Amino acid sequence: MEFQINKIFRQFNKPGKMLEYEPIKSGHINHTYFVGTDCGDAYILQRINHQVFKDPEGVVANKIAVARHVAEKRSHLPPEDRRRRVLSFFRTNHGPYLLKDKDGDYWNLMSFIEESRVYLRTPNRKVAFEAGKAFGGFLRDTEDLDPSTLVDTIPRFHSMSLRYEQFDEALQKANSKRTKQAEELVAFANGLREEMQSLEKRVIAGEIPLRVTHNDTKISNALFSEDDEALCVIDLDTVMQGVVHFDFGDAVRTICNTGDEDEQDIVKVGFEMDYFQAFVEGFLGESGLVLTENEIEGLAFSSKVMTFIVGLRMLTDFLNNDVYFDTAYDLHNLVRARSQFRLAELIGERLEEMDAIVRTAARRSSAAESAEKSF
Ligand code: GN1
Ligand code: MG
Repeated sequence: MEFQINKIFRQFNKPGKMLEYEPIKSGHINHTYFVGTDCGDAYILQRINHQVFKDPEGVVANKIAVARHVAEKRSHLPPEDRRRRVLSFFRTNHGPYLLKDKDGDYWNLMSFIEESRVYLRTPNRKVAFEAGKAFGGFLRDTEDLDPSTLVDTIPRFHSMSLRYEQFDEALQKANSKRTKQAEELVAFANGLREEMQSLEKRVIAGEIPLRVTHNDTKISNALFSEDDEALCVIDLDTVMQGVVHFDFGDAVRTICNTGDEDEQDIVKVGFEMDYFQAFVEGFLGESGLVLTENEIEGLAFSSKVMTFIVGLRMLTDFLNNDVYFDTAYDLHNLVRARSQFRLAELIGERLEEMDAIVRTAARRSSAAESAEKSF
């Protein structure tokens, strides 16, 4: 493996020779490696799963377009700070940012952000607030980038009707053992069909403006400094056109869960309202993001929708014998789906409270915005 990583790494145009490498295991789709070099610089090398991302060129084009746009927004920062707050990609020795190797695999390389850390679970309120700032700030920074210029790399990625179609198909083909094991979760998913498709109906009706969205705003996709200040948002694999609800809801899914995404002990799955409040304050209050009334509408509810949709995709993959998400053990996808569905259920019980928090923060941020304008 070391030989192969080194061989790929050498084909990118950057200083330094590889000294060490280490797989980074938190992603479920692509393979990612940390690479340290003899000149002290470190990199992140990524192999794009082209079964999932059928258009790797499009993926990389989107990443570069968005990273450049965000870099432009941060160009006023001193170089040291900029290095920690902006993603930079490297070209291959032949010029493009994407490398296709002899086995037909696709790779891209970016700089490693020094002295940064990631969390799989929120350790404290500050991290929830800072994560809100980071993901809200990402939407603010890309607000003036025309979303239609990005490639739709996974068409209908967050479409609930598509995810139900795929679920129905999997259910028909699944073997009897897995169907039996999934019985309870299948019933749960069937019971929510109408409710879960209501957000998509509003999107299709054109009620919610389309913008550039990240589409995978789990907490591990934000980098933090040693003192828990958010540095930047990573994993631009799925940046595409979307609605704010996708990013808000998906962020809440991991930031406010007291358990892991694949929590085996279901009683550990809980919804942390205090983290939700902090996240919302960061996302709506401090990020500078300004939303229309139609965007604020249903924002709290999107937390249930996005938690559910991830669970539904995991359940579908379980019924399909685990062909999509990387799994570590036999029932892994079923366990993931169960914990996501439990969280969706818990969120459903707290929606009124959550909505009130969102509305208060939105009022405050628009008041601050108009005060700034009149100033
Ligand atoms: C996948 O590969 P990773 O971990 O960045 C998935 C997301 C899910 C997430 C769940 C392309 O993201 O949609 O929310 O797992 N990405 C794709 O952890 O399907
Ligand atoms: Mg991702």
